[in-house]
Amino acid sequence: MSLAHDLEALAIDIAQDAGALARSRRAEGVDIAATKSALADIVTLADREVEALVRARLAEARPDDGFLGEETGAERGSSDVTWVIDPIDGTVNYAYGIPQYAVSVAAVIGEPAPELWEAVAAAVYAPATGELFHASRGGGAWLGDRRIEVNAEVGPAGALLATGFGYDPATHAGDLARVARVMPMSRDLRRAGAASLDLAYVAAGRLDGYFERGLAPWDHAAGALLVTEAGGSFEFVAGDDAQPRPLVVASSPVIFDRLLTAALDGED
Ligand code: LIP
Repeated sequence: MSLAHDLEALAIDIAQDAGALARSRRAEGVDIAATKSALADIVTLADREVEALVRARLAEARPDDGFLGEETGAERGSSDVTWVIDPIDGTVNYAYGIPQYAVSVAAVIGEPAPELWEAVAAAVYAPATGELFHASRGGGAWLGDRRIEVNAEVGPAGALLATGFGYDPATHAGDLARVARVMPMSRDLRRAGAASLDLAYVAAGRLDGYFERGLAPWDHAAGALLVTEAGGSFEFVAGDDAQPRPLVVASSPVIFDRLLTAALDGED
């Protein structure tokens, strides 16, 4: 088997174990451990516990690999592989009991930076539904054992799109201005609160496209590979002095250029 396929199998196994722990902790009741970048940016004890499980499993299986996790940060490895982990993507949903959250596991090769790495394996597991989205580079994108593809066409009513908003209230005016620029091409908008699942839904044809400014690398590392392996288009636009928050855009190829242009133009 190829390295990518082996890494995909490991990502699936770890995501499912981690998801079972997250689901169990949710049933027991969730404790907020701290706030991070803003009052709305919370971390639960389960986030930390799940990331610890993922780190331990990876250290046992592939001790030379690097790690980049939402809760414990970056650790360089001696191999060319880095694991990019969001232990519970959709943390606010998770804390409120909304079942739209996922464990996102990606293996990337090269520099552990979104504009430089090559994602080679991905698993996004939604514990509340049991849905497992996974992919390996060149191996296609899957929902369980069913191959998935982005929508080849977008209907006359327009595109069903998803987006998200930053935790910092100061970013909301720019986010809403971006929504206003995108809406003319859209039939409706979804804001479900977990980027990895938004990207998985684009890959599965449940959404025609997704855009969001301000995501962290672990929010989109796995979902981006799902989209491209499902025949979709994905762009990561790094932040700069004018627009410090990076932009992520993913969609069916038939609307990508128009969606990227609308999402990029204007203020942050
Ligand atoms: C979340 C993303 C979501 C975004 C939120 C937050 P977290 O990640 O999945 O798309 O809108 O602001 O970044 O914090 O739940 O891992």
